[in-house]
Amino acid sequence: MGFPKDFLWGGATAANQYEGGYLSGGKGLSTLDAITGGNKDQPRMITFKTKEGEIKEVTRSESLPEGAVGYVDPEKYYPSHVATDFYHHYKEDIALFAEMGFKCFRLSISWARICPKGTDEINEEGLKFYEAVFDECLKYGIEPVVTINHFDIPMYLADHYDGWSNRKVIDYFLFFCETIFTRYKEKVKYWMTFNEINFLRSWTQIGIHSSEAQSKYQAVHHLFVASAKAVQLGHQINPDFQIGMMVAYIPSYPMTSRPEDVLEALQFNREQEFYIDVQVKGYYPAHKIKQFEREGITIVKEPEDDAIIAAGTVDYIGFSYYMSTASTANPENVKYVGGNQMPAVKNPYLEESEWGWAVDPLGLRISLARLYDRYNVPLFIVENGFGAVDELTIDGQIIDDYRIDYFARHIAAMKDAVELDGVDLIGYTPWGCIDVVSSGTGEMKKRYGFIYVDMDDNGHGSLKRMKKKSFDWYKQVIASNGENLAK
Ligand code: P53
Repeated sequence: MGFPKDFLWGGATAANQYEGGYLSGGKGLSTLDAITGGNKDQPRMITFKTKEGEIKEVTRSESLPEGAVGYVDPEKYYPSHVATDFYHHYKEDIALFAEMGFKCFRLSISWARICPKGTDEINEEGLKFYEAVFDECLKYGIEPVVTINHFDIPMYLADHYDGWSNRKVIDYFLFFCETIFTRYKEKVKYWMTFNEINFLRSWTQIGIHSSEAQSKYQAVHHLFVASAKAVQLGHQINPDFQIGMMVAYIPSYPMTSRPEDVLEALQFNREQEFYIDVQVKGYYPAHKIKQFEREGITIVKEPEDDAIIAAGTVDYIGFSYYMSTASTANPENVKYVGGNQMPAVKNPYLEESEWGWAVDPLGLRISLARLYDRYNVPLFIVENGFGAVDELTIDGQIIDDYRIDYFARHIAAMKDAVELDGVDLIGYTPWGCIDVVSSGTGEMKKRYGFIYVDMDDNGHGSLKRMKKKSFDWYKQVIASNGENLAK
């Protein structure tokens, strides 16, 4: 009973929020290197130069003018440039993960560190960096879990190709995949293609200038083809590779039993499950095709695309789970959360974090059961966690009982899904196992880690690492394979 013996306990991070070293070791610029910090009230901005040479900025959900190129303003602070500096601390950090007993560690590879322009030029020093990181993990018996692409794209591809709107980018991405699959085939077994593929939009993440639905879905189609090709290529290079997809899963409940609210919830859930349908079942669901027809969205496809998508289905579903939401047919009740990226309604039965994310452990069991019932493939929770402000006590401790409480309730819910619903759950990697920059808001203040990093919202701090109370707690959880959740 309980979790399987070889369950992958670990933690998760992403290059753009953790690594830093933005120009070190031959790395090229990523789109994320031109996104400013922000906070709950102030959105992160994209800084760019227009065709005419003017320097401007827009929020991440707005369009950029045609011909605009990313611009790093020397007067501004960009959190990705140093982040929490994994680049220079990886040995120390991995030693701390090993001390907690991690069985795996999820990280992403920065595309621009391997291919500085995103094209077919390789930066050997970048390949060496990740090689050293993987060797360091393997030294402690920690299995690396690699997100091939987490929310960024080499800026050159955004500037010169309009990012993923251009089919040529599929080939460049495949070149990048082939390079890392071949180089790391003996060191890495678990991969996933695109982080939170259902959240990818605009210049920030996929390098497209327009924020229109037409442009987004065309780019998403290219992402599907690229992911499917990557899955096939990876399996050719090493048949033991486990290659997953990755979706942000936020289940929505109908606000009331009014059928109109139930329909709203169905539509909300379906918008996320569309991405899983394509990558797990291998085809576009009927409702999406109808929506495209209704909204006049035309996807330009090559004749072979449907067959590629059908042949490149994934081995497992990786997903993030932070919160649930509620749906209503009364739009006046709707507010926005998740760095203003997501419409949500307050569920009166749930408490929320300071950032308005509803804490719902049972929602995790419901999600696991629903996903396993629908898709019947292994599931991997590759992100979960509680973003909170951590205060240091006078003697320099961080007593994060709120975080321990969040994790204890979510792990108990996972255990129920495994024991009572028979879900095939292969692992659990809490988000930001060491403090990283928030993706939504660009702050340091919103922390998730078991390990504190001394760094503030303006990039000031010693980058010193400190164990929080949750560090020893999670160590005990792993040591007992999820049985001992006591505080
Ligand atoms: P932050 C919104 C809602 C759910 C997940 O998010 C999200 C987002 C985007 O903000 O993204 C994932 O840092 C993402 C990570 C991110 C993490 O959740 O905004 O994969 O990169 O850091 C937490 O609190």
